[in-house]
Amino acid sequence: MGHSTVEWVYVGVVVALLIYIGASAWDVERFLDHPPKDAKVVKVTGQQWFWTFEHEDGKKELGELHLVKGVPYVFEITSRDVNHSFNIPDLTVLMDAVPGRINHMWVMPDASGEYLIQCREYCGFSHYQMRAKLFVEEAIPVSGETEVSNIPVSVQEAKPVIANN
Ligand SMILES: [Cu+2]
Repeated sequence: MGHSTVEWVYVGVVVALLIYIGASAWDVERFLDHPPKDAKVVKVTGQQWFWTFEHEDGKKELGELHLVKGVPYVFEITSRDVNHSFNIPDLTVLMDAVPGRINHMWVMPDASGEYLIQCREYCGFSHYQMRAKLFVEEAIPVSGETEVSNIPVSVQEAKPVIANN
């Protein structure tokens, strides 16, 4: 092989690699931008210096967020005062919480447990205390066609919910 042949092979390999990396990145972007249609919406509001959460059914939580494993959720993230940043390190969630604006991010927790939620944007004196806990719970095993949303009321009430609508 002459010099020019080797160079063209090299160029071809590099171009192929770049195309592969670009396509993979594009695929990931597309995946992240399109939550599953059955995703449940959770409104996330940051303010100095705590997080509040509101579920689709109007249930509100303060400083704690309870989600069910294996269920996709869309977070609608905003702020009531200054810029914050909604961060769940273990779930790779990081999104600005900006007043007057709703930012979206979706997750599907795949392991039950307790996780840290924190603010990752310096937002004033008690920024360091702006934390909350995420509890990912196992879907309650039910027989037949019953969905997770049809959990008996007594079980729902057992969760430490701060306020109801
Ligand atoms: Cu903050």
